[in-house]
Amino acid sequence: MNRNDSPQSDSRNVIIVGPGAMGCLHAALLGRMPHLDVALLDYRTDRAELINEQGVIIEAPAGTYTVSVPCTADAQELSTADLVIIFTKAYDTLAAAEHCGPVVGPETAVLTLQNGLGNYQVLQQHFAAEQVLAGTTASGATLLGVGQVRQAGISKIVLGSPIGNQALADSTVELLKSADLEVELTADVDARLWRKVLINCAINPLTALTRRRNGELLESAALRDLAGQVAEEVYRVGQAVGIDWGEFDPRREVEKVCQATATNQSSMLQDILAGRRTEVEYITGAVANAAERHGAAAPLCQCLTALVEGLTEAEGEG
Ligand code: KPL
Repeated sequence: MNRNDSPQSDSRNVIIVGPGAMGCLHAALLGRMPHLDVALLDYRTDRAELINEQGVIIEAPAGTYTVSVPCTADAQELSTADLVIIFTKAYDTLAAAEHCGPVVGPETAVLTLQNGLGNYQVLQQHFAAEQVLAGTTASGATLLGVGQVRQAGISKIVLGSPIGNQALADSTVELLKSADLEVELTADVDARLWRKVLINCAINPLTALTRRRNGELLESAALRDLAGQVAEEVYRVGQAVGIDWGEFDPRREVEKVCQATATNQSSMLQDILAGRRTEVEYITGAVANAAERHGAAAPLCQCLTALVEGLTEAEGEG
């Protein structure tokens, strides 16, 4: 279990917190590299034991493969990490930070690739701000069972340091690239997180409410237009917040992601179908809050947040 049991002098320790769809997918992608020592950290002992025994099973378009990844619910069993990647749901970020404390040393990079706004700020309050990195990935993954994931498509990871710790961001990009992942460094993390949240605001609630796959949003003229209107609203709120959107056409970008992930069930639809709490509070909810703080209007985000929360309550979660 302890990665010191099979030391490789130049191996790097990567700990992934949260064995959901994205956590398991990245544990497998990184864990198949011999020069990386990868472990998963869960908070549930029973689930950790199962993953530890069976490994992470990935149903990829080219075939199914299993990667043996140590998984534990006790961070004390693991040694200090070079890189911790937080992949829990946004509402669990603080709990994840507390849980992985024992593996975070002064040199550890703590990277959030979660959905939603506000995650890196929670991590910055818990760890030194210099060691916190944030980024996005639009890879598609569906959790089929404990430690079992259907991989839809692997997309680029974009990451950076919110406070400009270039050296740490550079070395983390290199580490991830060494696992054959496509990784881009950004100097403007907030702009990237807003681009991602714009996509999630436009796709996730609408797919969850209508129980459609991402690509099906484009098949209905009304839903396609509504997704576009939501995207434009988030764009305007971002402008009020001071986000530099650069060359970014909100409607076109949403349609591009719907096409690229057409057969995917969005994470919010997966949550609704599994009876889990959704991240809506950190997606449209966070944009509506930002709008309020900056004197902008976000009636669609407000409405979608209320509808998804109502749906979650009706389905018996809260
Ligand atoms: O990030 C996603 C999600 O489902 O949360 C998208 C990009 C919409 C892919 O499904």
